[in-house]
Amino acid sequence: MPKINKFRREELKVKIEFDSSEIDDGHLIELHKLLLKVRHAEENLASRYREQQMRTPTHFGTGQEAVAVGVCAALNDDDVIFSHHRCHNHYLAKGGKVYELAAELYGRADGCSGGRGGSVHLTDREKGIVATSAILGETPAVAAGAALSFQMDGLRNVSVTFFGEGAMDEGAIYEVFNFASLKGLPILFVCENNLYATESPLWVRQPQGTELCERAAAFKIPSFCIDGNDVAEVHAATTSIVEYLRAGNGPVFLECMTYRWREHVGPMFDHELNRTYRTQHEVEFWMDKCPVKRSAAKLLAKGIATQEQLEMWQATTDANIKDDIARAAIAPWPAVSTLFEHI
Ligand SMILES: Cc1ncc(C[n+]2csc(CCOP(=O)(O)OP(=O)(O)O)c2C)c(N)n1
Repeated sequence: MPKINKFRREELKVKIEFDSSEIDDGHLIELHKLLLKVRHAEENLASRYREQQMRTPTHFGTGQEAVAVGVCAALNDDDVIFSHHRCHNHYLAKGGKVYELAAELYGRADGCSGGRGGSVHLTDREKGIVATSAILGETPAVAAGAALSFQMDGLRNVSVTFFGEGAMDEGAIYEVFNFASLKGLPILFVCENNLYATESPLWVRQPQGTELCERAAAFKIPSFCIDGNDVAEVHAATTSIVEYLRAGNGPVFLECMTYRWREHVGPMFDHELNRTYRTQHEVEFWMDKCPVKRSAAKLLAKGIATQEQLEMWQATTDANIKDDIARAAIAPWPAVSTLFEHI
């Protein structure tokens, strides 16, 4: 039976069904390698961030990699994504280069935004990474604009917007839901529900019993809630949704349950700073659901990869990333003469 969790709309023009067990072996390996790229990039950047040479506030996405990878691996280069402050995962999963991300964090000319944007303004037009922004609820509206342009031009491309569940507390997003639904736009709303906005848990922000899917479904948008730490599940869902979007059926909302391992902004873990807004028990509960370990365990259980292969892929990825970051750290600064360009 296809697994559909918490489906909220009764009548659909076309059914959206997905089953992660149908993903072929080669694809599972690709997803795993992409997870490794994202995880090791974040781990290395977080460790070098402590040297205080990257002068940009940085929101690490460790623990949430499966959402970015599962979604982006179902897209083409000419499909576009928009993201928010916790955007490194999405940038890397959509094909952004580790070297250009690192150079951006170091403020260097080779950075993906020329060293001018910092961590929350990543872009790579060739890969379809249009924009990221720290203003909650801002990029969904711009993503809807991109979807509208695809529709008006008769293209089959899709627009994807990532945001945290905190953005669901912003009024702007409900205007976007309404407009996207009204016009039947090819847009996927991906809500990464990591339970906290900064240090506020959901229960102090939303009435008891609130279901985010119900909010999107109120605008007649098909809405799903899935395990955001299972890369295969996210990928299977997105693959089916993208097919539905390309066929012109209108927007979809995908809530992915996941968890942020590190502090809200910065490279530390909460316990290193004696923060108490969430318990160590809770953090460990979610770390046990590590998307990378789960993906590795699946490859082993299915006999698709050996322990030696897994370790080799991990070591190679890590070495390449360390090299990229080391080069980025000493890349040239933007020339002073270019100070007033791109304003
Ligand atoms: C409009 C707006 N209000 C407030 C903020 C300050 N702010 C930055 S991140 C954040 C919490 C975001 O939580 P969520 O959307 O769940 O994403 P997460 O950080 O959990 O990934 C807030 C309130 C902001 N950037 N923009």
